[in-house]
Amino acid sequence: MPALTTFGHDLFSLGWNESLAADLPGGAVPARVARVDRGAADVITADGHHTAQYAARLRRATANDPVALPCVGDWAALTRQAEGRYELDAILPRRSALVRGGVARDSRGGLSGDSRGQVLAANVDVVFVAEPAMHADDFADLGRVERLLALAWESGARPVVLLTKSDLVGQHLPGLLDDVAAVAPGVDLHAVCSVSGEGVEVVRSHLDGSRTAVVLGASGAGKSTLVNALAGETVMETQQVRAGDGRGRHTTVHRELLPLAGGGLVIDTPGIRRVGLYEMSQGVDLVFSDIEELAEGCRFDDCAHRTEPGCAVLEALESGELPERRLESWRKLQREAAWMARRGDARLRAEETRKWKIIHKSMRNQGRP
Ligand SMILES: Nc1nc2c(ncn2[C@@H]2O[C@H](COP(=O)(O)OP(=O)(O)OP(=O)(O)O)[C@@H](O)[C@H]2O)c(=O)[nH]1
Ligand SMILES: [Mg+2]
Ligand SMILES: [Zn+2]
Repeated sequence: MPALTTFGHDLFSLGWNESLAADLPGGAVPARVARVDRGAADVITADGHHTAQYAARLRRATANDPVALPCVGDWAALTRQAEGRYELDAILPRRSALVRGGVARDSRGGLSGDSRGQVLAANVDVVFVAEPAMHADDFADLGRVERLLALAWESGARPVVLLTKSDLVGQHLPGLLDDVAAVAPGVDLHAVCSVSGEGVEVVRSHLDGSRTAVVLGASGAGKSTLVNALAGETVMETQQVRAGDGRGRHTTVHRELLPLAGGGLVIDTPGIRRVGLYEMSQGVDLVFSDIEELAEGCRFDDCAHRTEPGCAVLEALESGELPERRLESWRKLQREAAWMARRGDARLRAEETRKWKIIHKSMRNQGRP
């Protein structure tokens, strides 16, 4: 075991525990990934910050699998090189992973890893969904909250919704909190104003016990301002939203893990433009647990809640108990999850075919004189 307390960091305050220790290969140095760049990661070991290059073995193993690449929040096994440099050999199995899907083009015009899923953060205990009370002249976007909650639930971490910039809506705040609570059944919800500090202590309490949280939300939602409020100092740059349309300026461009002086860790992230769902099992169902519950009252088990008689969902719609927007949102995310699942299967088949082609080719080559 390496020294546990040096440099003001000890491994346990970085989130280390015995279960992780059991997964660490013998002789390896444990480190938490604070930030990744191409081919290297900023890591925090028990004795401080280092840059660790990826080992050749790791690069080969992850060449076709972006989800397996080191990611902010990962626990890594390092080896110390002769010159005192570190190499990142492997990542330990993830306890939770926030994975997004969606098709995006990278800077070279090719399809980026996004089309196959991209890990936004690993080993987080809490996902803060930061939705501004007022953004670009609109009140909180309930659809965006639902979408981010699906991702959050699916990650295995606990979602918490933060209604940020609560000072901007005056007397509308209580009504707005009700609206957001209605799209987040079973989820803690707090109003936060990072300027006055109101609500920041409640947010911090979610980090007790050296927990790790990631903050997700649109650009300009006030994520970095909140991170600074939690840190008690300016650790992240922030910028005013654009004067014209009130949108954010995409100030934060890297995902970054920050150990907080008061305990706990927080991962700041760049503003999310459009986030696609990745393979979902329970995520969508958990966001819409109110509709799932209603559906249990439908006369038919396979009710599609379209035209069926005795449909409890349609009755709730009729009575106004269930807003039409929410039902539509549920259908949309379900369709998207189903589409991703089919595509996931297609991708697996394509991978298999590719592997066989390589094997056949090498067999043919071996057969040559
Ligand atoms: N009125 C008010 N303004 C806030 C609050 N929190 C943040 N802001 C302002 O909102 C603007 C954007 O804040 P940032 O923290 O940079 O937003 P961000 O979510 O990190 O944005 P990206 O890094 O672009 O994703 C800044 O001008 C902040 O001062 C708040 O609670 N109330
Ligand atoms: Mg930011
Ligand atoms: Zn029904």
